[in-house]
Amino acid sequence: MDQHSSSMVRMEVKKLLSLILILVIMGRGGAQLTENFYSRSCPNVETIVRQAVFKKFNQTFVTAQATLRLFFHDCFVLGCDASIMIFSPNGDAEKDAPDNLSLAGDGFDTVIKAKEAVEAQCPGIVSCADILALATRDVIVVTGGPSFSVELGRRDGLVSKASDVAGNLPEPSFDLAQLVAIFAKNNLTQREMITLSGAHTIGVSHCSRFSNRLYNFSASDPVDPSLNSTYAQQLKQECPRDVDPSIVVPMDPQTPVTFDNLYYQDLVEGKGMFTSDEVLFTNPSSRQTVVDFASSPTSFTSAFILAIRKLGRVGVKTGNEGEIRRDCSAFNS
Ligand code: HEM
Ligand SMILES: *[C@@H]1O[C@H](CO)[C@@H](O)[C@H](O)[C@H]1NC(C)=O
Ligand SMILES: *[C@@H]1O[C@H](CO)[C@@H](O)[C@H](O)[C@H]1NC(C)=O
Ligand SMILES: *[C@@H]1O[C@H](CO)[C@@H](O)[C@H](O)[C@H]1NC(C)=O
Ligand SMILES: *[C@@H]1O[C@H](CO)[C@@H](O)[C@H](O)[C@H]1NC(C)=O
Ligand SMILES: CC(=O)N[C@H]1CO[C@H](CO)[C@@H](O)[C@@H]1O
Repeated sequence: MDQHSSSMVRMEVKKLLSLILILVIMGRGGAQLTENFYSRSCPNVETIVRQAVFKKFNQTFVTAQATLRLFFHDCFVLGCDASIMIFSPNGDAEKDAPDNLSLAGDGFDTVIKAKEAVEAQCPGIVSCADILALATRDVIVVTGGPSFSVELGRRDGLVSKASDVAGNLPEPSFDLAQLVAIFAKNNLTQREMITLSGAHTIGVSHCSRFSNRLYNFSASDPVDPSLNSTYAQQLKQECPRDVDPSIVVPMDPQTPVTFDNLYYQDLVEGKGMFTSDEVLFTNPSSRQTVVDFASSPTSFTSAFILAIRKLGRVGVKTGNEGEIRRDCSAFNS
């Protein structure tokens, strides 16, 4: 063998070894997400999902907030693996847990529609978890938020239980320490928690989730003293004591249908809807971040992009873990 061909052989061996290494890592589920994961197997996936999301959004605005919240709840329970999409006739899947019953159906519908469109072009290739991640980016864009590239390569989970939800989602009554702790469990910092809470710049809440702040807050203060009094009056009008439980109120009173930084200005003015929102401003340890985001749309936007990408990595299954579901609402077998 001459020198040239022996160096060729060495190169091939090196390539082979790195390929084996990659396969070993992927087999153990350690593979990383990548932005171009489907560039060969389903090159148009982003366009197909975007078209389905836009179409759905054109039919109903609720698509935006419903999809964004669905992504968050999916990621915080067993990781971003579309486990929240599973429908169980027995009513015992992740989506059936009390914390999730208020998830708007349009989020589920968005993913199902997008998946159908993707399957028509690339059957069996793209996970429901990735479709939910892409759809989430698209609804942020369509409501006026920033665009960003989405990491892909998630696999769909094989478990979805209502009993896994309890204790894994934040409650609107949480104080700062409780919020920090539940985000830390998902590898997210206090600053990332504050940033992701900015998702409440769109969407609505049922009165029951914050009415304790209006009527029976404490023995000395029936109304939560951290609530802006003008805003408290307004909320009392929208949510009288005996209100119909289906009534909802926008969480960002200034620009409820626009993804922007005005949520943070709300907090500065005492107009955070939940205790968990307002505490970000009232607690000195998180206040500065809120003040910064309130005054600078660009610092909020750049922080949000990093934080939502990181949220999208929580507990992901990769390589040969999980499966690529054919129907997002059912396991393959
Ligand atoms: C920080 C802790 C958080 C708490 C305590 C919390 C709690 C809540 C509650 C109680 C609602 C109202 C549900 C209802 O009555 O229908 C809500 C709505 C919503 N949440 Fe959060 N959330 C938090 C963080 C997040 C994050 C990180 C995201 C997304 C990245 C998010 C996205 C949304 C959206 C978009 C809605 C509106 C849903 C709709 O209009 O249908 N939330 N949240
Ligand atoms: C959504 O509606 C707008 C007009 O309201 C239209 O221009 C656009 O083509 C529609 N997009 C989709 C994907 O249906
Ligand atoms: C107010 O809260 C107290 C305890 O926090 C409770 O005992 C009382 O029944 C509540 N009153 C109303 C009207 O909800
Ligand atoms: C409360 O809201 C009013 C009206 O929206 C606003 O003018 C005022 O500055 C707010 N109060 C505080 C303490 O921020
Ligand atoms: C958090 O990060 C650690 C170390 O990188 C990793 O082992 C763990 O699985 C991550 N947890 C989640 C919920 O993503
Ligand atoms: C935590 C939470 O949101 N719980 C509610 C979920 O929805 C059911 C039914 O709508 C309510 O009874 C729970 O209080």
